[in-house]
Amino acid sequence: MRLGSLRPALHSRFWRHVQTASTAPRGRFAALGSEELRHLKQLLGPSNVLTPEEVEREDLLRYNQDWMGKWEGRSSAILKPATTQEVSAILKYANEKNLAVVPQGGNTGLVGGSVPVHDELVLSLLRMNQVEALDTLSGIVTVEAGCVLEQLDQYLAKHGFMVPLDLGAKGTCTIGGNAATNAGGLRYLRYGSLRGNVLGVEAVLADGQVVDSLYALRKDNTGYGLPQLFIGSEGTLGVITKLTILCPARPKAVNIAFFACSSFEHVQRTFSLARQKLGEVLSAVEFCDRSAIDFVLKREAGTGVRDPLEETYPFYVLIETSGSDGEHDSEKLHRFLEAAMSDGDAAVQDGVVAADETQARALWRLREGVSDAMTTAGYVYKYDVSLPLPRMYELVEETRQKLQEAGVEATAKAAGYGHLGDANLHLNVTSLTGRDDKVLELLEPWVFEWVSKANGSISAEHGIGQCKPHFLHLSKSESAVALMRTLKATMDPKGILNPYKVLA
Ligand code: FAD
Ligand code: 2HG
Ligand code: ZN
Repeated sequence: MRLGSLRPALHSRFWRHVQTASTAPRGRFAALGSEELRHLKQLLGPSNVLTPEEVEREDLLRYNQDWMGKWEGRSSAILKPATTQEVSAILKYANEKNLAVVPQGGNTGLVGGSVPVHDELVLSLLRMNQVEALDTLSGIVTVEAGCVLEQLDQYLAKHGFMVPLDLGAKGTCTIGGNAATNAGGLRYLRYGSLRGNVLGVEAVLADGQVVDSLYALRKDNTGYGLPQLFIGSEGTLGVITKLTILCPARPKAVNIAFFACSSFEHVQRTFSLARQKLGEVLSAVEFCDRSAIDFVLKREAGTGVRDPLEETYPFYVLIETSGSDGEHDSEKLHRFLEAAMSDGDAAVQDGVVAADETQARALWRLREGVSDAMTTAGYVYKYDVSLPLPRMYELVEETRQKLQEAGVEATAKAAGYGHLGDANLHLNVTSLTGRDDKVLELLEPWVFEWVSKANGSISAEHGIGQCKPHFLHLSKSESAVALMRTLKATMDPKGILNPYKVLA
């Protein structure tokens, strides 16, 4: 386990940040009355409907507030179904009564998609967490949407397989939430997107209809690819209840190396060399700048996570290899190291290779811990963008320059890190003094427009949620947004599913 459960962290974070109010006005949905509440309790059993009358405010807050403490809704009913039939009955009733609903998994999303904006009902999938079947020949697993990613991975490990997805929130996020956001994560470079690995989806539409497209075939060209409609739709088109996923064999030999580079140009050369020399065993190429590492080292002080190198450098690259033959992979890594550290203008200045699992975990922590470290250090503005690789770090440099020109660089700290192998930059700006609207005004819409002009995507892997609907046009054509609206209107005519999200 890398990060462990995020839940305790969630609790300690309550109230630390100034809350942001969403500006979307409440839609014309019905308000939950005592008659509706009675009906929902009858459907699910009273203990599976959490309301302010029965639970502590903190217990409601963990469903109403996002992981960063940026967005907070005021839902007064958290619904916890245990079966697809119960999800169907909830949505059928909500649709009839015009009640808005937010599907929620682990509530680790970073764009405010998983929490209510106003008083929407929260439909938590956490009780639907069973692995239903695993075909040990094909590696196809059938799993309920509320299964926590790490638990699914641990189950698969016992059978020699792995989930083709890994991310820092694995101890809390659910596989249904992962599919609903089309999460990218740390091994995208090797295994590709969930759009490719999820073979089938069972989902419940806004009116309660269950769509069974839970296919378990690698190849199937019989009509439209319906599972794709739900993958990445952030709970706006249907509630995912089950999935079938094609899982790769778990690698027997894994190496982790952590390198220092003197410029972003050297970072790119390191990546290029890694591709050439490591080829098919390369499973992750991540990068952080020094500012990101400083945040982690401060946050992790006393935990055993430390700077593995003697000197400090402006950039770091983490490389992972995964294969079936340890000797063969080590030999390849050795040849890569020789090339990367060869005389002259070497791509890599210094580096370490983990000697055991503890060291490997500590090196991964330096990269995986950045998000948490920058979030807990103050109020964080997060940007998750795709850019042409050579221009990726320019955005961080220009952001720093902007903060400097505005005279806020001492309290607003920018860092760049992310999934180098996928050209996915995470630009985080932490305001050490708490929420600062001056910083926000400097960053938005400037960052999104910068990315759009550079032919990038304003959301590489986290989605749109309630955070970016107004910027969607910067990454999607008018005709594409129009078709998205048509799909939404067809599948959810009353707009009860996750309103105010994705489409403004
Ligand atoms: P939630 O946060 O509960 O929901 C996310 C969205 O999906 C919401 O719109 C919600 O309505 C919808 N949803 C949830 N479950 C369902 C369902 N069953 N049916 C329909 N809609 C549903 N993301 C990445 O892509 N890559 C990373 O590397 C990464 N690292 C992270 C590291 C940390 C420390 C944290 C806190 C987050 C990270 N994330 C990352 C973001 C987040 O973990 C992912 O978006 C994850 O996929 C969300 O899963 P969840 O179960 O928490 O979903
Ligand atoms: C990561 O890659 C996650 O660490 C989180 O996607 C990024 O917090 C962020 O901005
Ligand atoms: Zn990421």
